[in-house]
Amino acid sequence: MLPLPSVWSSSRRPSIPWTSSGSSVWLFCCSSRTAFNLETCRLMISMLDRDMSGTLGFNEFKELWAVVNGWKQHFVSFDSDRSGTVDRQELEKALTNMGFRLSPQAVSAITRRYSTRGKITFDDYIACCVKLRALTECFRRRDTSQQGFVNFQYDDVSQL
Ligand SMILES: [Ca+2]
Repeated sequence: MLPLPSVWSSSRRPSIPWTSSGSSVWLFCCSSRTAFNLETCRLMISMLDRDMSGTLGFNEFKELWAVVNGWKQHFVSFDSDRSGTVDRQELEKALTNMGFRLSPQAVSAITRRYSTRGKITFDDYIACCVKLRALTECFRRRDTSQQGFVNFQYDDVSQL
């Protein structure tokens, strides 16, 4: 795992405004040495903005850092043909390994959504993981009896 960037020393704890297209993207991309598109950055930051402040504080950033580094290692380990991308079969194994129980139809639909000609880049893989994690957490919060069924109101869905 990459060390935290020096700008995030304990004495200096800036917050990253996730609505800003400039600073958050630049800092995170430089820090992780990975290029993410703006939408992926927004997804990542909104996932960890636990206090709904619209910014990432130090602890939220540390959590984001750990999650993304874990997914990066995961991406590399499931890219079995070392193509630098994940195809449908590789994605299915990765999602199963992460504990997602999805039908073959759902995996195919996700692959179509996040891939270019069947190949999912790391950037899109992260976007896919963030979205699935957010949906799963939202579902679990409402599925209090763990029956696999929940009721959503339109306002709940619009926040995802
Ligand atoms: Ca691959």
